[in-house]
Amino acid sequence: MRIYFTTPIYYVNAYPHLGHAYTTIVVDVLTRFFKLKGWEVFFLTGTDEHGDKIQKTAKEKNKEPKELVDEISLAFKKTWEYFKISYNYFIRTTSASHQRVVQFLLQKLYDQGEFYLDEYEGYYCIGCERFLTSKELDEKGECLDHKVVPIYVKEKNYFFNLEKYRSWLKDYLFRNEVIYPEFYREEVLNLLEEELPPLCISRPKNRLSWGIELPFDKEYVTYVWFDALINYLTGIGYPENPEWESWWKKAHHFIAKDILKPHAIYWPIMLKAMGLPMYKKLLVHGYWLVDKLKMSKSLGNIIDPIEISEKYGRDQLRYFLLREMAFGYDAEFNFSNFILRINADLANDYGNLVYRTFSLIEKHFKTIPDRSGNLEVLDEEFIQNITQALKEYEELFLSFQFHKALERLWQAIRSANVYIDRCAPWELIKKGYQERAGIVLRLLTEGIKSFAIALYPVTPEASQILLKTLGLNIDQLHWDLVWNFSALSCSTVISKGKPLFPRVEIEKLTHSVAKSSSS
Ligand code: ME8
Repeated sequence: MRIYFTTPIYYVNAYPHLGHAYTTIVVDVLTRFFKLKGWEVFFLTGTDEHGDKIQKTAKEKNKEPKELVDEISLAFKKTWEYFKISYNYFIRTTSASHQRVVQFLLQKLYDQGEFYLDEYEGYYCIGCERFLTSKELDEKGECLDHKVVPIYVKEKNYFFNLEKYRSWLKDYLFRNEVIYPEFYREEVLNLLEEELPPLCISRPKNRLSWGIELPFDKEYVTYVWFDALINYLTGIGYPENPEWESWWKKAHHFIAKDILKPHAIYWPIMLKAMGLPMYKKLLVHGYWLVDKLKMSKSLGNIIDPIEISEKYGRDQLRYFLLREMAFGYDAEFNFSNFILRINADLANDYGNLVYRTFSLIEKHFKTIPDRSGNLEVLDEEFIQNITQALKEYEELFLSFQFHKALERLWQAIRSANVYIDRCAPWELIKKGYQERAGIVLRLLTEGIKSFAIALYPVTPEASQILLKTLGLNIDQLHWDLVWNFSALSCSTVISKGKPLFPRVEIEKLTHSVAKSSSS
């Protein structure tokens, strides 16, 4: 079975921040999860390198656009390397292969008569890289996301008649559960109640030269969104690669709500006009906020994901991001919540469970005890509890409800702590019931093994350490192993090792919010 995941391709006018890291980490977690389940996954990410925004930033920095895009695209690549992001291909829209396909599709639509030349005037937001309607401005006439007054533009351009496809799209979205969460689908269906203004797909070269030239008019370059959206096809080798269609049918685009309109309206209509099938799903998350404002390079309130990972750990950040944000809704990035999750969930609940279990085995058994002897009601309940939690965790994960999945798994981790307290294996050993203590510790170790596998997509580094300690081969990991209680060998020597997730001392809590280096 195949599945294809994409992140947005990020603008290279500024360095990556926590918002970019979130979407990319979510896709990385899912990629690892589906691979664990035996799926073939194609994961595409990359950088969006044309347009007004890039040209303007290059000018401000006294650089050639090419120099700027090479530098910042590399910074994105290095960031994903640091986070060990398991992408298959990193696309750059300035690559020759991508530009060729964009021109081929532009020509095709032009030949079909989809474009017409017209004079246009309107308010353009460079931050959004699109014309805004009056409904998209606040009372001061500023863009809701970027808090700047858009620039007034009047020029002759090529237009794409979106209205022609409105009723098709409305019907398609009404009949198919393409957009998740559901309220974003409703938002798009509401937008489709009103006539769609034509989409301006060109920019005159005398104003913007940094773009892909229109193959049918050398005086213009194409609109950056028209260029950017096509990356989802070029990234899987469309049209030459014979495999592209089998991936495309399973395309899942992950984005934040800022770019809902281009993905839910422009892109489906572009695909329809090009005679290509619709993508499978659009998954839309909310914003990371800092003091209630969207974290963004233009507002300068960004958090550097590498800086905080260096300080608190990559796994810790991945866990926090997935646990804290209800997918679809906004979430506040707040250091005290971050530290609370590290200390309470990771260090106390999960880390302590492992430490206590492994210390007792190391001291009294050396190797993983076996399961010989009868199980008590308490043991059966414990096994049932964990089995049920894992089942629900898997279902919640497959339905993209990561925070609920983790919440459910943590109930099981806490129940394992209750189990160890109730059985008190240290007391059993003291009283000479070595065999009974062995059974309890064996079951706890089986539970830990299941947690480590289930959490491998979220906290891969900690899981690798745990699974290695348990004598399992990380390269042969498969989801079904979570159910396989006999996978642990009694000859594996256990060493408690260092605590998996060190507690964060409160003094470390001083942290300054990094300022964006660009606007
Ligand atoms: O829009 N919270 O690029 P971009 C959560 N090039 N996610 C955030 C975020 C925040 N505060 N800030 C950014 C573009 N993101 C286009 C996309 S795709 C064909 C072209 C993430 O650099 C989130 O994924 O502005 C959002 O959709 C994306 O970065 C926007 O990145």
